Amino acid sequence: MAVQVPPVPQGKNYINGAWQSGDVAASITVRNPADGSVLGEIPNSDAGVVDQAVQAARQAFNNPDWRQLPPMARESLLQRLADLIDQNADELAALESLDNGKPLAFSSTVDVPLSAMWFRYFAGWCSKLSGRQLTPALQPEGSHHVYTRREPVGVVGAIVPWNFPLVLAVWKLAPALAAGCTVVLKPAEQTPYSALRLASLFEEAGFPPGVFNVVLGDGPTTGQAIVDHPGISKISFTGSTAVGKHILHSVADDLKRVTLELGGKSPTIVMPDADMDIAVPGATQAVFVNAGQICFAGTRLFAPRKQFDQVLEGIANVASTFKIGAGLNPETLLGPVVSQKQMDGILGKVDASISQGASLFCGGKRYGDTGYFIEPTILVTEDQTNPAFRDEFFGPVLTATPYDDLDELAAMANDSCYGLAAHIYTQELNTAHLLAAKLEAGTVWVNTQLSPDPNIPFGGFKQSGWGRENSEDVFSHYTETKSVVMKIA
Ligand code: TXE
Repeated sequence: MAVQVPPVPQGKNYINGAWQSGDVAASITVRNPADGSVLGEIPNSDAGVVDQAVQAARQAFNNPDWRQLPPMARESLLQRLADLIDQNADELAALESLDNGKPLAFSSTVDVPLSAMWFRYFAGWCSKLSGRQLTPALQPEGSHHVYTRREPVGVVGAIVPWNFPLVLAVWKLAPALAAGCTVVLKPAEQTPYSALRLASLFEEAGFPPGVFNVVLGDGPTTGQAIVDHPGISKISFTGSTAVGKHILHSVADDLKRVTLELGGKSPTIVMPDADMDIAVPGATQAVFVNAGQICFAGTRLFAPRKQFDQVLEGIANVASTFKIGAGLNPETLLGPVVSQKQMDGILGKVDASISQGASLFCGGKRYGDTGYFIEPTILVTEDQTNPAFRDEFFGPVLTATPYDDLDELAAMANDSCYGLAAHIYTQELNTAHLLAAKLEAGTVWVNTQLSPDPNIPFGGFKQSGWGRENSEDVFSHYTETKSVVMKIA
């Protein structure tokens, strides 16, 4: 039995602490991916609306109520926000499942609790972020007092995708606010509702107006206006590699700070000695959770040729136990992909891979004829030029490749323009460490999968991005370091 549908927030921008419908002529229809029905309309905000939001954020950045707030007071605000997320967890989880389609079993145990935890973790950093006292190398001992200050970078433009609408927004908001920045957030046009509910929680928590703003719209109109606005100091983007590259070109003229968290085609490597009771369910989860719409999903499987069929059959069996259905049905474990466009794109890539020589082990089709569901799919190829091996599908599709020679493994796994993550299943300590060192990936998980942590840096090698999110490392992107050099008379 599906849970009750929560009230859908009105499609209004949240600017300077007020809800605005604006004069925007164009609007975007938001749909429920489980059945294609219309959930609401949101404005496609233009450069004028973005300018209002950026000006509000700039004023808030310079407002002593925010700028001079003692770090422990900023910490309290973030803690209060985390408490409010917990208090409204059921509603937030249902909203997340409604427009994204993800199973409630997932949004209520992962997306929403992790969002609260991320705010709590970064709340603690407010009072820990400090500069350093330094000794100059070229001056007589004791003649100068030198220290660094870590100052907030300014107004952050946060642009996020639809696969983890709340979590990925919070990954940017929490450190940016902890550092003392202010934020203009653009959620993905497909999934605006949890960000709007979050805005009302910011209001309830008592943040000064303008510290957090939400502007709704699509990428080319609203996103681009944020990227181009001279009042934005830093762009923090998660999304496709193509748009990430485009953003880099756009900010070249004014050299805005940029972090990019982009696509992936991450390997899952099953070693001959792996404990199959861990490797098989792990590899299944790594690719099919969230309908495969995870940038660090383990989408390329490498298994020893002798154990190849056993591993594939095991994965297909585990996947077949995932109940497919609407996200709001509490029993669902595999929801729809986010949109008709994504579904058509994924199935098109499956067909192209097969026509270029990949074989289909299971799945490969739309599931049902309502909503945007795709069967868990496994393709097999040894051709490293096949689209199944090279392209990010961003759906429930695993590409499996057998191997004979352990020495060829790292090179095969690294044969990708991406380098976000990798998974290794082995019981051999040496193998794990040696292989982890060889893999070109921002995170290597060994005998576990899909477990990001606020205290562990996350980001990509190669075309998977620029910079790292999470942990203390992230503050290098939200602060500027200022050196103060004083001669002692
Ligand atoms: O991404 P876009 P799409 C990958 C995945 C997926 C593909 C396409 O392979 O199949 O990208 O998804 C905003 N200036 N990922 O088209 O367009 C857009 O409005 C500023 C991987 O949805 O990159 C949205 O808010 N912003 C990924 C966000 O960028 C722009 C998650 C992401 O949308 C813009 C999502 C512009 N010119 C997709 N154009 C991951 N790394 O997790 C678009 N946007």
